[in-house]
Amino acid sequence: MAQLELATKAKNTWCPGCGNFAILTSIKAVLKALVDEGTPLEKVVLVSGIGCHAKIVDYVNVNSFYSIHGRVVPVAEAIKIANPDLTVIGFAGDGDAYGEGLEHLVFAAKRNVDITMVIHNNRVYGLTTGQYTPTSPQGFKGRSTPRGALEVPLNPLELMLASGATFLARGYSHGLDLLKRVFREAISHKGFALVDVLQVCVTFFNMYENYNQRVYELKEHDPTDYGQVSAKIREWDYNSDAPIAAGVLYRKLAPTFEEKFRKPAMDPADRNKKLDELLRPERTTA
Ligand SMILES: Cc1ncc(C[n+]2csc(CCOP(=O)(O)OP(=O)(O)O)c2C)c(N)n1
Ligand code: SF4
Repeated sequence: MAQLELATKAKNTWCPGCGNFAILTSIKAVLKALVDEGTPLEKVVLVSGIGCHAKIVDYVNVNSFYSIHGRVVPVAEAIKIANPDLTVIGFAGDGDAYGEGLEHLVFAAKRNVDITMVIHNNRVYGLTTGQYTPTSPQGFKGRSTPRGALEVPLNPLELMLASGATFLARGYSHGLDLLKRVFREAISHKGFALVDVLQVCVTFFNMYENYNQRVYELKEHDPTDYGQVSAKIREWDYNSDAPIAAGVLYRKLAPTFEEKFRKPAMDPADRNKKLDELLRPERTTA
């Protein structure tokens, strides 16, 4: 059997130390595990947006679609709905997913389309050199906010929970083991899954020291208890110095959009009868 080669020949242009490397390594390990368990690699599709994160699809030797900024979600949804046999994994930056394409994320969660979204949340626009994003903390000084961001950040997990997402998790780019476990669970989940990865941008917002002191792995947490989940998600609001929970925060089983979409269409004879009743009531009631 041929050796599985997941690396491509593309030159990696991420900055040394960038948190994207941890996501790349983890996703490759998870893809390998899926293949070992019998999922053909041809059944996996990766989708990315525009930004530093997006280059991940250049570095993994799997069918992929490089979409435009903020449009990872609709592309991933369309692929999944057209061909429900595929495993679809979207990669988006926080600017991409929580700024530019936020409405798509909300509706994919509401519909419960069976895709996995991995958000490279470095809390900054990396590729365009450090502008603030919806998850930058208040006071963040970057290229577009030299005197400090005035707004308070979004808590994307709280928003996703309220939108109907059925799987929510947090990962950290310092901690490969946890990242692999969380990706694995998210991909196996039947329904809309989002993993918010605290992916440190060493060049424009280096949070390693800060996160290393605050990120902890969830233990004794019931991801099916909505009240507990909601409280845990609110523990850190992306602005305070509170502890930051990593791991699977929420899990719920619910019918997926594709299942409902694929329900057998009406029998043609019944359909014509129904149309006749609607369009020519005088004939059908006579
Ligand atoms: C519609 C549109 N607006 C703006 C841009 C310019 N642009 C390219 S990448 C980028 C920032 C990407 O930031 P993020 O999504 O957080 O990803 P990162 O680079 O941090 O991985 C921007 C603003 C674009 N390509 N398309
Ligand atoms: S700018 Fe930031 S996110 Fe982009 S490659 Fe460099 S460290 Fe990574």
